[in-house]
Amino acid sequence: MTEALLTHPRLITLEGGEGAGKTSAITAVRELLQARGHDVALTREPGGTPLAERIRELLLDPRDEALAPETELLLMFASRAQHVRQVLRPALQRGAFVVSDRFTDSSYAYQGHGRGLDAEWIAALERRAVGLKPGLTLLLDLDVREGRARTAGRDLWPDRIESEQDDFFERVRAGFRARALAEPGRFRLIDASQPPVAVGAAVTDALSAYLGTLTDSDLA
Ligand code: Z5A
Repeated sequence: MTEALLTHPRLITLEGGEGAGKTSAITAVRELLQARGHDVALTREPGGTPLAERIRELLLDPRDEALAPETELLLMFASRAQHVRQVLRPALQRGAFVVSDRFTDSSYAYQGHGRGLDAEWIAALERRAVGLKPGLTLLLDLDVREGRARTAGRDLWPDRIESEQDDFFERVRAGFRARALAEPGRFRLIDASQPPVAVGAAVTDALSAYLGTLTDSDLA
């Protein structure tokens, strides 16, 4: 079991609140990487493998009893441990870029800042069960009400996390912003309130600048 936390330059993550526009941002990231000739693996959390997708259902299905915050955190990391071993590490080892719709920063923001769980505990799980940090994290930052308005009426019923109140999502947003402030070398903050074309351009600019910093050994 590893205790080390390795930052991998070819691991790129997208983070943000509900309705922030991660889906189109991921398309922009994939298109730019492929246009530069890179192999790209797209994935998401919670989920990304058949077993991890089943854990996702447990996490989001609102029909069972309420999940204890601790259960929620541990299931997020159970899904992530599986995902890292089955998908992320093999793809990185073959030289691909891995682009993940959410990763460990979501656990700090939602289970840490949102649910009030101890960041030290999350950090210990990150070191022991994950061992990987992204080289680049694009944080799509958006007013909570605007994000919720974008997704209103999309689903038949809100999932377990979507059912939370605005104050929960305000804490999550503050948590993401605090993490971006603490790690300016890894995070790029994108203003997600702009029209989709402008968000796409901001994502592409940030990614291009990041790729320009990578060395041949980062890409090997
Ligand atoms: N979670 C957690 O708690 N802890 C963890 O460790 C992890 C996750 C990994 C499921 O994730 C939940 O798991 C999530 C966090 C929690 N819960 N929440 N909230 P998810 O990624 O599946 O759920 P999501 O992030 O909420 O998905 P989303 O609401 O679909 O967000 P999005 O992917 O960023 O949005 P989108 O699908 O790209 O866009 C939503 C709508 O907005 C769509 O109609 C677009 O056309 C529209 N849109 C997008 N961009 C724009 C702009 N720029 N202007 C106007 N309209 C736009």
